[in-house]
Amino acid sequence: MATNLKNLSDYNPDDIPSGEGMKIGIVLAEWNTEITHALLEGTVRSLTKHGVNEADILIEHVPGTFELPLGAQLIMESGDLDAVICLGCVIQGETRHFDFICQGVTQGITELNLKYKRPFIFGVLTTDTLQQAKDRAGGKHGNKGVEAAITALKMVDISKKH
Ligand code: DLZ
Repeated sequence: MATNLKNLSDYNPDDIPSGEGMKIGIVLAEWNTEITHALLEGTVRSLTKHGVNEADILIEHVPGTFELPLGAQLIMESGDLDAVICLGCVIQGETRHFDFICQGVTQGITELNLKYKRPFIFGVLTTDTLQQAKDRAGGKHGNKGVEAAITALKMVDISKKH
């Protein structure tokens, strides 16, 4: 897997724009909660570390990863958010569900970026096993929630320049 080569929590703090004044939404899937709550912790910790006020972080829960795009659209429309971070975890099972959910959420989040011209961040783990997900939710490969937060800060900064 590509993330074997990169720790998801590694970045240069000097390159990160300040999040002061930014309003960020987070949508969190309830499936595999042990993982998604660890992603949430990494996301919120990184946003606040870089200046986002906790009161400016809006969190919404949805049943599963498939529901992330609609949840993200709803919170974008209910508040004037600079970005929405989508957090989920899909673990390969023995059914085709994995492929359908991954395809649906990827397409859905892509469309939201283009429709709203604001960043909707793909903080979704798609792994073969629970252990691989744990490794990427605060384990040996870092935390995808951190990566998602840093991506949001960078993309909001870019979108404000154009
Ligand atoms: C149905 C399903 C399955 C099999 N696996 C996962 C998963 O690994 N991770 C996840 O976030 N959600 C899963 N779901 C639920 C779907 O995302 C969705 O909530 C249901 O299909 C209802 O639309």
